Amino acid sequence: MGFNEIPKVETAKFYLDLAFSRATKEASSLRSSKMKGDRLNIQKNIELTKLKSIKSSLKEVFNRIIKTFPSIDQLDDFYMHLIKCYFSIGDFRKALSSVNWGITKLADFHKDYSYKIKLAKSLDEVNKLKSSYYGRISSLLKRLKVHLEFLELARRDMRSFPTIKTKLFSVALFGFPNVGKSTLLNKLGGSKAKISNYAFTTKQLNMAYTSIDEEKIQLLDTPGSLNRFEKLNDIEKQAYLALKYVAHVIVYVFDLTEASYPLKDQLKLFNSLKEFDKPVVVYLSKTDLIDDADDRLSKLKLSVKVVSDLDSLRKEISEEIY
Ligand SMILES: Nc1nc2c(ncn2[C@@H]2O[C@H](COP(=O)(O)OP(=O)(O)OP(=O)(O)O)[C@@H](O)[C@H]2O)c(=O)[nH]1
Ligand SMILES: [Mg+2]
Repeated sequence: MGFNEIPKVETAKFYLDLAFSRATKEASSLRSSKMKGDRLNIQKNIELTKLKSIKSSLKEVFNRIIKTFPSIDQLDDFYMHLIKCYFSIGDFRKALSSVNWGITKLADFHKDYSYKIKLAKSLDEVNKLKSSYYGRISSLLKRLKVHLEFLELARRDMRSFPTIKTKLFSVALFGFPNVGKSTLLNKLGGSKAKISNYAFTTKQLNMAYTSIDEEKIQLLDTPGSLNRFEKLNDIEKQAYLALKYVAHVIVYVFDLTEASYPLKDQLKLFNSLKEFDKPVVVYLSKTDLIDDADDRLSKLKLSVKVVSDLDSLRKEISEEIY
């Protein structure tokens, strides 16, 4: 299941009300059917039905919650580090294990109270046991309240996560805003990422797919920034983590026209790529707008492969595939 498909986690009160109202409905359909036996036995049957219904409703809900959230230990580094930008993994584990603990408690209460109700000797005793059971269930849900709230917030954060295929050979297109990363992504991957002539057009990590030498390639459109990690916005953080944990090759997009950012800044961002220790290819965008691209380029004294057309770029990427 993808991060954006995790179903909503409702409040503890919502689940409690739902379980109790279902139980009442089940019991009333039992009442309207002809039940044999004396009043005490009839009442016992009704309460046992309610007990079972409450346990089943809540167990189903709790199991679904546990099943639909990703298992932390099976996450790739990218998602593990991404999650850490939003919430504490310790709190997340604790919330899920509390819900799991809730399932065992439900089973314990059910066993305990249904046994006692079966042995009850009077209507009054049945009623007291019923009230006590309801009290236990209510306080169980009260204890789970904060954990359910936490999981709902975590779910909302996770909904914004990009769905990256962390096992595919991946090429990150990196560079300052407005240099032409999304344009290049669309050209290479045949995708339709939004393009416009102002910075910060891309508000989410765009992905596209292509094949080079029969190898399926994932292309990632990753905006860059010279800020420290803590100061990056959400998408820049995602981009940074994708460069670090997903990309096999980085294509740095240089806009020699300096339409939005001076070459000095673009060069500084380019140099910051050293920390990732990955193969880098420079792609020159917008060379159609200038006629002195070679002069401008020579001033940069770049020590990596530089290309300005798609075929050469594909060739450079293919050389890095395994
Ligand atoms: N003439 C020309 N224009 C280009 C080229 N590449 C991109 N552009 C234009 O430059 C502008 C920015 O392009 P985008 O692809 O949106 O740039 P980006 O790097 O994705 O920008 P952000 O998403 O804001 O980071 C758009 O107006 C594009 O049409 C190119 O090779 N030649
Ligand atoms: Mg873009």
